[in-house]
Amino acid sequence: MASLRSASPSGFLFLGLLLLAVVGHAVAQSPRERLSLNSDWRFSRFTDNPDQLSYATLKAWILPSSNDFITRAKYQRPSGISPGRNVQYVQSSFDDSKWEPVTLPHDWAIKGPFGAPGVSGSEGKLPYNGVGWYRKTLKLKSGDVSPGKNLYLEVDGAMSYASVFLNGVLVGGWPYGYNSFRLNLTPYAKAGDNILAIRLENAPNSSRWYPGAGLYRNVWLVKVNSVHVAQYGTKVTTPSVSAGSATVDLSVAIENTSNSTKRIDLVTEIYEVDASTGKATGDAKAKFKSVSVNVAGGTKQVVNSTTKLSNPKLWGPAPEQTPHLYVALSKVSAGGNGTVDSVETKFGVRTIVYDGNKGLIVNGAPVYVKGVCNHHDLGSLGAAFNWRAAERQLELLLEMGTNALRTSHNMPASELLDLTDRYGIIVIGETFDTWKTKKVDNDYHLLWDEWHEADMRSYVRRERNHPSIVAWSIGNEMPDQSSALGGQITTELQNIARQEDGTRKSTAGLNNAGPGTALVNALEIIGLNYQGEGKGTSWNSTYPSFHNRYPNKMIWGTETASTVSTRGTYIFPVTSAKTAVVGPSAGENVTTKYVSSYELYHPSWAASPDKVFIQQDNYPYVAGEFVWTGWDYIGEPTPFDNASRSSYFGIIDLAGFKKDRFWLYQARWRPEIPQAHILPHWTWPSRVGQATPVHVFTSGDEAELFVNGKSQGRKKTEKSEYRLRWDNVTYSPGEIEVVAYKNGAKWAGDSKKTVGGPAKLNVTADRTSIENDGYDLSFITVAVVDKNGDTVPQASNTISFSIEGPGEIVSTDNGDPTDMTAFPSLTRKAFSGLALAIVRSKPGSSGSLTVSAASNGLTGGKVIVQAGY
Ligand SMILES: *[C@@H]1O[C@H](CO)[C@@H](O)[C@H](O)[C@H]1NC(C)=O
Ligand SMILES: *[C@@H]1O[C@H](CO)[C@@H](O)[C@H](O)[C@H]1NC(C)=O
Ligand SMILES: *[C@@H]1O[C@H](CO)[C@@H](O)[C@H](O)[C@H]1NC(C)=O
Ligand SMILES: *[C@@H]1O[C@H](CO)[C@@H](O)[C@H](O)[C@H]1NC(C)=O
Ligand SMILES: *[C@@H]1O[C@H](CO)[C@@H](O)[C@H](O)[C@H]1NC(C)=O
Ligand SMILES: *[C@@H]1O[C@H](CO)[C@@H](O)[C@H](O)[C@H]1NC(C)=O
Ligand SMILES: *[C@@H]1O[C@H](CO)[C@@H](O)[C@H](O)[C@H]1NC(C)=O
Ligand SMILES: *[C@@H]1O[C@H](CO)[C@@H](O)[C@H](O)[C@H]1NC(C)=O
Ligand SMILES: *[C@@H]1O[C@H](CO)[C@@H](O)[C@H](O)[C@H]1NC(C)=O
Ligand SMILES: CC(=O)N[C@H]1CO[C@H](CO)[C@@H](O)[C@@H]1O
Repeated sequence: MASLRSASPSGFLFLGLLLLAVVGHAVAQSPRERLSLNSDWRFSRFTDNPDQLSYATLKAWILPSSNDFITRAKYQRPSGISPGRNVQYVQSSFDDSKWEPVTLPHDWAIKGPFGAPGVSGSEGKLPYNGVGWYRKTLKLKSGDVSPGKNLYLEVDGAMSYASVFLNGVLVGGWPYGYNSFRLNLTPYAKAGDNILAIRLENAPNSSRWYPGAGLYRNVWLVKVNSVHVAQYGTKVTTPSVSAGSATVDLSVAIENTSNSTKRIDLVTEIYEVDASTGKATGDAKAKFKSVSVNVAGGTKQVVNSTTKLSNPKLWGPAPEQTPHLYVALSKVSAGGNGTVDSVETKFGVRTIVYDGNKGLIVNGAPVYVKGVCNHHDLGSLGAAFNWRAAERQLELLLEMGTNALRTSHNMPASELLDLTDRYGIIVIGETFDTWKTKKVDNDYHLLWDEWHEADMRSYVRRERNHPSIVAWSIGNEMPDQSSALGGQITTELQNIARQEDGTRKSTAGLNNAGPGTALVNALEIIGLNYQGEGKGTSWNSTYPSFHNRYPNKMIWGTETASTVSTRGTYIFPVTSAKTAVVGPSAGENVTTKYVSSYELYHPSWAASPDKVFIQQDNYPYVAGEFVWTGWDYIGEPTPFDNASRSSYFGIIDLAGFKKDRFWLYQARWRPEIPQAHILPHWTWPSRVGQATPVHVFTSGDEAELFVNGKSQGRKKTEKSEYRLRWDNVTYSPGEIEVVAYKNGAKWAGDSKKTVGGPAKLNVTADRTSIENDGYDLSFITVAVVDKNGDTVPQASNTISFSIEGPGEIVSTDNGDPTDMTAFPSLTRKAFSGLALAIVRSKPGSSGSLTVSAASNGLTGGKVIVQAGY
């Protein structure tokens, strides 16, 4: 971990901002510019439709935005004046000074308050619905709008139904909020001030979880010559790889939007990427044969070349393998006019085999998939993408031993895939939660017919060079999964992936399709949600029936477990079973709306981690699993559906604090780490004399438990046991201690003791030095401790946060799924002894940030974070 962390995160952020531009080598003078448009927006949200516009009335102008991604007849932009021109918000004369000033990425709903009318707990109770308008003045130089120049707007994600207006003209848009899109501003731009206005609309009942709202990812302005590399125009593949050499194939789509034929030359060199800076380093390692071609005006031409890379350094998943990256730097020159465009394409050299018996094989070595599913939100920061918050999610997952991520149930921010490339985490890139048949009234099924080809195709084209993606997922638990239609759609979507990529197979998360369905017959990798381990208390696995019918298709558990729990909460009595359906008399506290953290309880379709492990081991041909979920997320608070704000499924809570389950997974996934974890806590004044089960998660194979020094016996983990349990321990204050053994030798230990009352606040920062770019973050944890410095496990003291210096507290949280205090609040109750504050610096300001925490009757604490070093 240390070496991974040593790199500056914002070095990577910086690179992300430049993305297709400069990497020091050769392309410094690239005529391509990609400028962040994140600053200086004005925003307003309306709960009633303020403009009488709707997707239905704008659609004819928006559909042509998908033309590059459809193979059927292209849409023609309707002639005449586009709709919306009379709406005041698109006009330069409109005074937006009363609107909220915002910086992107921006999630308009995350500040709350909770309890938004018409928004269910399932959607997170936050005001994501309604119409939102964003406005920005775009200043352009006369050189930007001259013939021979093109201007593109790139929106990495807008939730949802985006309609983009420039100087009153409806340019286009994109309805699916999780996808990225690019619009050509060239015909509508002028020198001087241009008014860019973006309308978004989120219907109620459009999601099964918290979708976020607004321009929640980065937005860019791209300036290029009329001859340029097309959007997502490069493709690098490595069709044959050996220790001595790799064949690298390159394909570059070049667009000529001018009126005349251009003779272009394409020159591409390959460099290694430095793992800590993310930048090209050293001399060119290989050079593609340069290609010359005529590109007629108004056409797009694909240019191919190939080269050999000697002694390639392979990209492979950590920790067994190393995620080496290369970058291809391509320069396009036209006639005698020098470089007209240059782009960089990061890629990895690796091979993948999907084996029906051995599972996933990367670079010749089997890789057991130790995966999690995550939704896209970043806890109290909401859906607004933040590089450091996403990196922190991955850091904790890596610490647990995760090597795989399923981006459920939609395309993530592209930068997340830069992170998974860099950290060596393999990814299932998912696209849809519904196909043609709905799950909720206003979900993607409304867009299916007109948009699914463009959404699938543009996503695969956009991300096909990321070595971390090992499979595309064409859908999750689609209501169409068992019908004949399901088979047709599978064939269609897989064909799109083959056309745009062709190096990876496709999968889907199937919760009820059986082996006999048309879908499974067509699907390249069988992905099973829950049915593989047997749903609920049933131990009947469907893995054998799929494997027997399709012995050569790889199978993995695309969604497993769905264990629910609330951090630090233990509810008695505790089931003696290995897996138990949660309910009012099983793991739930119906008053507090918490679920017991013995990590045995789950909804009727799901399973405990232990049960999933047993079934995975029973069927060793299964390639591994993706646990639902790595982190808690906003919305879907099963089993307390409309009462709570956030999920109970996470192994890590919404604030980033580990639940007990973390160590259960770590013991299995990183067995080489000597580790023992004991639960519950041992401060139970009301339980004296009562049976209080003690469970131990350990990477050892044997352990002895002591209660106040007295042995409770030594136990071995038998086959099909993933925890050691002493269910008849009688509680008395003092200390419980476990000593774990492996192969008979002492291996690890842990203890819990009875603590005193809250005395002070212990404040720590995950990083005491951050960049002053306005994006980098420090995550500050406050522990309520007793006079000896031990965390008080049930403390719920109210904590007030404050900050001095050039920075701000963006949000606070505690991981309590029932806490309806708005996320920006500087006052927050501790939950199970802990609270979190997220801090960032003012952009461009350097100095010390002093973050203080205070609470009535307790000694306060503080921590100093340096911004701008
Ligand atoms: C869920 O809660 C929201 C407010 O938070 C409310 O508007 C909605 O009616 C509730 N739904 C149900 C089914 O109780
Ligand atoms: C959302 O769906 C629920 C259940 O179908 C319905 O009761 C509710 O009225 C819907 N809300 C809105 C705002 O349409
Ligand atoms: C160029 O590469 C693309 C993408 O790999 C491929 O589809 C196409 O067939 C290639 N064209 C030629 C002429 O080889
Ligand atoms: C192409 O030609 C048309 C009409 O002849 C002209 O209006 C337009 O500016 C030209 N475009 C470029 C990029 O030169
Ligand atoms: C080179 O630049 C000249 C002048 O700007 C232009 O007329 C010509 O079309 C350019 N040639 C190419 C091949 O781009
Ligand atoms: C498990 O499978 C057996 C044999 O097919 C069947 O009899 C039994 O009902 C199944 N149990 C459950 C809970 O589905
Ligand atoms: C549920 O929580 C309440 C409030 O903390 C507590 O009084 C009650 O004993 C709890 N019930 C169970 C079953 O743990
Ligand atoms: C725990 O105690 C119960 C009742 O006292 C007894 O039935 C059970 O066998 C005991 N379990 C163990 C593992 O000692
Ligand atoms: C208290 O803070 C110190 C560092 O400031 C840290 O090492 C320690 O683990 C913290 N204790 C608790 C209980 O959080
Ligand atoms: C202005 C112009 O003619 N642009 C065209 C350039 O070529 C691409 C690819 O064929 C077309 O999509 C553009 O319309």
